[in-house]
Amino acid sequence: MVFFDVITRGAKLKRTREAQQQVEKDVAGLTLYQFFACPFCIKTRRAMYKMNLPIVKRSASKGSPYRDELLQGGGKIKTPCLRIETADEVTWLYESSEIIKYVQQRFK
Ligand SMILES: N[C@@H](CCC(=O)N[C@@H](CS)C(=O)NCC(=O)O)C(=O)O
Repeated sequence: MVFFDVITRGAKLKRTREAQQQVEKDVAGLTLYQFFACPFCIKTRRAMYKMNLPIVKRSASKGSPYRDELLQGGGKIKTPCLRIETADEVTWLYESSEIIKYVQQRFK
């Protein structure tokens, strides 16, 4: 599935250099906790790839130091989960369709 995703993803969204630089600043507060081969994570990564959103990804697999971060912060080991940090708060957003909806609304 990962391989299929890689060969069928197509092109990334192209923005002007300035717009892409702004997006890169804006995604700095986002982190995707994920499992490499999880189909819901693949779907989420694919949407982020197509939207050209270079969001930091952290593995929540057993043995990864980020697994505990997800558990402590989000409350459960379930992926994908998007950690959203703003000036005021940190939110942990579960559910692939909610995450995709969030990034689509925020980065139209
Ligand atoms: N409805 C969820 C399903 C997510 C899901 O089931 N993820 C699996 C990995 S493929 C998981 O984290 N399982 C661990 C668990 O449920 O404890 C979504 O769309 O994000």
